[in-house]
Amino acid sequence: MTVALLMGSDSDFPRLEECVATLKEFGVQVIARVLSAHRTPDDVVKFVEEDGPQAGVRVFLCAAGGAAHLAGVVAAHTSLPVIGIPMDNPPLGGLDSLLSTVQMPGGVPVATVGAGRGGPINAALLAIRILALGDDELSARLAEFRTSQAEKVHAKDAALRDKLD
Ligand code: RP5
Repeated sequence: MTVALLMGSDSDFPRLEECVATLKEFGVQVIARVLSAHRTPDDVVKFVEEDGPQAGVRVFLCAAGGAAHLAGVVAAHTSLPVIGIPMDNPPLGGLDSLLSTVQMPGGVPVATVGAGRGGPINAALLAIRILALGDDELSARLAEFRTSQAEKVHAKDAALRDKLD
C-alpha cells in the first residue's frame, strides 16, 4: 500500500511530518515529493500519470499554501482519490489555501482537510481509511487507533476531574 505525499515546496514539510509519521505508524509506504503546480507543472503531470501509478500509489495527498492549486491539478490528471492539505502560511493564515483547495468545480473531486495542525494528520487518517476498505488488517489497526485515542481522552478527563476536586 503506497500513498504519495506531494508538497508545493520544501517549506511545507515541517508541518507535514506528523502526516508522514501517522502513515508509517500504520505501515503505509509513503513517497514524498516536492512538486509544484506552478513552478514544475510538467513534473507534477509526469508523476501523477506515470511515476506514481508505476510505484503503486493508491491515494494522492497534496499539500500547498497560498494559491494552492496542487491538489486540483493532480485531481485533473488521475482517477485515484486526492486529498488536499491547505498549508496555513502567512500572510493570510491558510484561508487562501483552504478556499483554493476546497472550491473545486463539479466533476473534479478533492477531499480537503482543515488548515492548521489537524489537517495533515487527518489527511493521513483519511488515506488510511480509504486503503482500509480493501484491507482487513489495516481496518483492524484503525479500530485499535480509535480505541486508544478514546482511552487517552478518558485519562485526560479523569486527570482534570482529579485536579479540580
Ligand atoms: C506554495 O507556495 C507552497 O506549497 C508553499 O506553501 C508556498 C511557498 O513556497 P516557498 O516560497 O516557501 O517555496 O506553492
